[in-house]
Amino acid sequence: MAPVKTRAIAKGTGKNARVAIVRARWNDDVTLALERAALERATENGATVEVFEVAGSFELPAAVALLADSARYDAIVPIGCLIRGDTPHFDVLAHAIARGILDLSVSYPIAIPFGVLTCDTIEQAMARAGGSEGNKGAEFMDAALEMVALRQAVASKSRSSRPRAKARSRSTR
Ligand code: DLZ
Repeated sequence: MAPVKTRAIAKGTGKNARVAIVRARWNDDVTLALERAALERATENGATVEVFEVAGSFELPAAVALLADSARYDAIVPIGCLIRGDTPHFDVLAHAIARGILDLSVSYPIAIPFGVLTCDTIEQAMARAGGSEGNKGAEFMDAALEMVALRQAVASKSRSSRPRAKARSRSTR
């Protein structure tokens, strides 16, 4: 059987999506700029957004898990910024946080993108928070809304195939 192609992103994607943004306060200038762009992109797409804060990026996976457990959101967008220092701290945090967020994203039926910048310098981070490299906050939100649309497309395909399955089981009685 030929695979069915579903275009997840369409105009108006995310309409009525319930989104939480959770932002780490470390490197505030960067994370506030990322948050602003993410918020703007979500509202442009008709989503409703609630914003939460945590101290640093290490707290993001636990905060995402708490919000996911509330079952109030279609998407949860963690936003943080790690800047490399003189010690191995950066690598330890970056790997742990990436792993934590990945595990949550495949455990919960909620769109959870990776919204943490990992940069060598603050200049690199600022370039990605509204500077020469654009604003990754908008991209994080795009990724989340695309996953919401994909989930909705898969759910509606499952619903539309259910009546046939029922009819088959009835006829075998
Ligand atoms: C401790 C720390 C350091 C050194 N650097 C950063 C950083 O660059 N970005 C960030 O989001 N958080 C940093 N933190 C704080 C930790 O993420 C965490 O908040 C603390 O270790 C308390 O658990």
